[in-house]
Order: sequence, then C-alpha cells, then structure tokens
Amino acid sequence: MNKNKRSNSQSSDVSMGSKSSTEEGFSVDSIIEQLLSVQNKSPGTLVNLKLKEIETIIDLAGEVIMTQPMLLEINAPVIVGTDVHGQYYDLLRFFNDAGNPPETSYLFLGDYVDRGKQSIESIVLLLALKIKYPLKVSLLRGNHEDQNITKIYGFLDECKRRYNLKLWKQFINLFNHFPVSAVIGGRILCMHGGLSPELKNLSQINKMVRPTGIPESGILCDLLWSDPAAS
Ligand SMILES: [Mn+2]
Repeated sequence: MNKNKRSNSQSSDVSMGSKSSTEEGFSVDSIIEQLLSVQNKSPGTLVNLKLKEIETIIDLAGEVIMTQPMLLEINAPVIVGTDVHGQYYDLLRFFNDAGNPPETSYLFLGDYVDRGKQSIESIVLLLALKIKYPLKVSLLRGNHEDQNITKIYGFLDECKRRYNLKLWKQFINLFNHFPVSAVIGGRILCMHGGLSPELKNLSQINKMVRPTGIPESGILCDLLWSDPAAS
C-alpha cells in the first residue's frame, strides 16, 4: 500500500479508548507501517510485532466491531475478497493491485487464518485497517475464525510458536464477536458459506447474541459452512 495515499485520508472517528493513549508509543499507523514495510522483501519474511501491539489491536478492533451490527450494510462500490488463509504476501499484492483503503472499500468474507504461514500478519493488518477505516474495511467471520478449527489448521500453532497461547485465546474471543453477513447496496447478500433453510428474514441475523462460538447446526452454522449443493 502506498504510504502517501494513506496519510491523506481521514482517520476513523471511532474513539480509540484509553488503551491507545496510555500505551506509550502505540499508534495504529505505526502498526500498519511496520506491516507494510516488508512489501518489497522476499515473500515469507516475518513482521515480528510486539505482543503488546497485537493485543492492543485486538482490543481496539473489538471496540469498533461492537459498534457495528451482525449484518453489515455496505455501500457499493466495494471490492470483495475472501480466504486469505495466512497468505500475507498475496494479501499485500491484492491491495497493491486493487487499490488502497480508504479510496477503495473492501469487504472480506472470512478465513483470514489457518493453512498459510502468516496468519498473524494477515489478520493484524486487516484489523488495523478496520480500526483506521471502520466504514471502508469490513471483515466477516469465516468458518476458520473458530476455536476448534484453528486448533487443527495452523493458527493455534502459529500463535503458540511465535507468541503464546493467551494471544490465540484473545483472537478467538475477538472472532466470537465478528459480524457474519453483509448486504451490499441493499441488494447483494454476502456471507462466508451460504444460505440457511432456517433463515426467513434478515432481521434474524441481527438478533444473534455476541460473543458466540460457531454451533454445529442452525443459521449461524449454515451461514459459515454451507456449500452449494447439486440438489
Ligand atoms: Mn476457506
């Protein structure tokens, strides 16, 4: 992402809370800057943020996410992306190709973590952008933003290897607050998985109580897990 473009843009008007002002030297901009500083390095180069920096991003992102509903209403035009799955350098290339927020709006449909090698950089960059541009960057929950799935597919291991178990728990708690669906321009319904036979009215989505795990059946499960079926 181009630094100059970013600096022209207005910051979010969401309160950063006490944490950002009490953490000495902390700023969302500096996190974004660190994360983008590897753009021209060879793919796979890690960005080793401080534990405290990541924890603060998680806290601030949680505050922003809870000011918004479970069913987001998003203006068009917006670029829709999905399944970053820890492929951090592909995410950077995606922003380079498609344009930088806030000039370009983004909706991601989930599965930020697991499978790839840099889930932490991927989710922290997206969360930092969400904090900075709350109306221009939208992040839905995927079926991998889940306690049980991340134990199997790599995100828990990455958190433990690079930081600690507690950080993983903090991410899971944040994911349990993520919105699960969005409507673009009042017309296009989006979710990670698919529709649910139990979904009769979109107001059912906003009635879901957070925090929540992903249950084994029901609307939330279907929104995150359903695949198209032939019959
Ligand atoms: Mn996936």
